[in-house]
Amino acid sequence: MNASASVNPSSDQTETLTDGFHVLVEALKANGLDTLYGVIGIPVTDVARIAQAKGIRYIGMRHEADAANAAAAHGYLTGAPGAFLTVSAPGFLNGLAPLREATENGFPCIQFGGSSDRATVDLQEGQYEGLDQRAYAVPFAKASYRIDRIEDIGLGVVRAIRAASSGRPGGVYVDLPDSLLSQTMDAQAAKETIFSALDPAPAMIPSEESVERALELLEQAKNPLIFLGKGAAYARADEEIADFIHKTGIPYQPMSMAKGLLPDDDPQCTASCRGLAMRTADVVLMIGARLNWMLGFGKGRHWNPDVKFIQIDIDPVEIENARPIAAPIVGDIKSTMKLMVEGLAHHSIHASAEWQQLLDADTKKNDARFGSKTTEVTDPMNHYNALGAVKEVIDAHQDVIIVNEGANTLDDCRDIVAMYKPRQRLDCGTWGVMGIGTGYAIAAAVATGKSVVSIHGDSAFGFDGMEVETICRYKLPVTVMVFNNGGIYRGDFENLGTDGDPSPLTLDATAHYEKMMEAFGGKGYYATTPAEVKQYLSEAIESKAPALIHVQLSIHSGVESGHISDLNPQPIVGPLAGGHEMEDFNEKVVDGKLVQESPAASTN
Ligand code: ADP
Ligand code: TPW
Ligand code: MG
Repeated sequence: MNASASVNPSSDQTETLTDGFHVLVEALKANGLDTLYGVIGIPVTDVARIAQAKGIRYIGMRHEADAANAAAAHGYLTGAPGAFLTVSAPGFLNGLAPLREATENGFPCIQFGGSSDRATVDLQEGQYEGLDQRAYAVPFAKASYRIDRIEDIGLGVVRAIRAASSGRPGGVYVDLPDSLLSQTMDAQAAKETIFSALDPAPAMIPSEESVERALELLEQAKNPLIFLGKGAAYARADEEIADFIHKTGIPYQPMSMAKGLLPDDDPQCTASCRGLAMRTADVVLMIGARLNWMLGFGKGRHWNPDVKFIQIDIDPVEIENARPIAAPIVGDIKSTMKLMVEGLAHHSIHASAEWQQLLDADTKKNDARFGSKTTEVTDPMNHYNALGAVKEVIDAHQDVIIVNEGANTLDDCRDIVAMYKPRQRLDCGTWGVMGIGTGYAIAAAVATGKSVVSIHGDSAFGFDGMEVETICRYKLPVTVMVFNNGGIYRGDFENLGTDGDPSPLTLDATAHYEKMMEAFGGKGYYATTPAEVKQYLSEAIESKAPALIHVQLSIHSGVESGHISDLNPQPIVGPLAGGHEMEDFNEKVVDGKLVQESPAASTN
């Protein structure tokens, strides 16, 4: 008998006994978990097979970290937890770092981890892939559970969903020992153990006083400013937020993943003059954005020293994380913004015309300066003019979801490529993680059916590039773009020693990443000019089929650490003390290959 014959999905309805595999799958289905990402093996192989047989879409990935990232993005994009499946110990551990990252980002997802025989694991007898996984997951997950009895599977699934979705969403671990999966019980009795989580992410209405205090503060403000974060995008309060912004005329700043919540070309969007807006705002309303490192913790030289904050967050512990808050509002953004809009009936709140003019003038100046960089002709291309071409294509394809990772490739893309619709930009997130890209892109295509453009630095792509095979195997409408400047940050760093090895930052500028896609049947493109980027990207998006565009950049394009070089500690002595200048190579693309005509420049 072959393995698939041992799983007979049609016969189990008539059996009097059922087992842990089937109860788990039924519990997932009863709770609307219709997609599983994962890598299978002992003991979860048949979880995936039975799930697929029962109508759950199973996406088999090439690495658990990518499966975890896919589940996290699925959760963010759908508003319900994404789920992924891992094998015992090594597979489980591969999923843990991204589970922690999902929690940091506030993305709801659940890792279902198969684990080995508990009795021998707990006595450390040397079991195959033996690890006390539930305990290992505790500091990594928002919650960590183990289901030991078949009759508790329904309960365990519901607890995981509620923990992942409610309050600030996050990553939850559920341990599934092998003995659980093979336990049996009466099929009819098992049905009665399964139930659906009722309202797992309930509205959290803020107190009237807190909303009133915030409105009063805004009423007194001369230069009010709004920050929109990915919590605001996740909250799906698009109309309430747009209504409040447009009725008050308050300028706003989108954080990276909140781009598109209102279209980037909205006249109140002041993304191009963030520095001036932060230095001059007197009251700032934070909607689903943390005052963490990304915003200088809300204090210091970037901010008006007299600024007062209003902070809306579902997590009460987030309030006053790093500084006093004049008007905290603990509640969900949708309910809160509805009350804020209603409150406008008895509060007169408007940004001053002078301030708006000041911001508009700065925006104009910055846009002109930056815009010229995106159209400047260089050979080879740099990040700016390559992304200028991407921007034009995305302007004409506003439904596309953008995934973005790298350093300069991330920062410059965020600044150059405009977004027009909510929840269509996914990126490295709060921790600035490399290796999220292809997992996020796969989930974006699977969860929404939309076309996805996944824009990676050449280093970033190295973390998760093997998933191009998954993109091809499932025929997903994903266009991968690899921005190759030959390294981490750029490709012209020198080995400061004498062994002749590449520098620690150097990667292969002359590689042909498009061949990776061709290896699996997708379409590969090699682009050396902005015109080619435009042509190939339009063609690839419209094909709705797997494609990879290798975007050949100069090895001098990019700056060390991208836009966060101030976080990079500098040596005080030695050749790197006080920063280092780069001399220019004479490089060009000849016959589809980047060539250097002179030796490497000195870095000191
Ligand atoms: P960004 O990186 O875009 O600035 P953050 O991830 O730092 O955004 O902040 C998102 C914040 O939004 C988190 O503090 C989270 O608790 C909060 N949040 C998430 N969902 C909601 C919601 N539905 N209502 C209120 N706050 C939310
Ligand atoms: C999991 C450290 C930050 S940015 C980056 C690394 C390795 C790569 C930047 O080079 P890339 O982009 O992608 O080629 P570009 O355009 O600037 O050349 N490991 C993890 N996460 C992070 N953030 C790092 C390492 C890092
Ligand atoms: Mg690079």
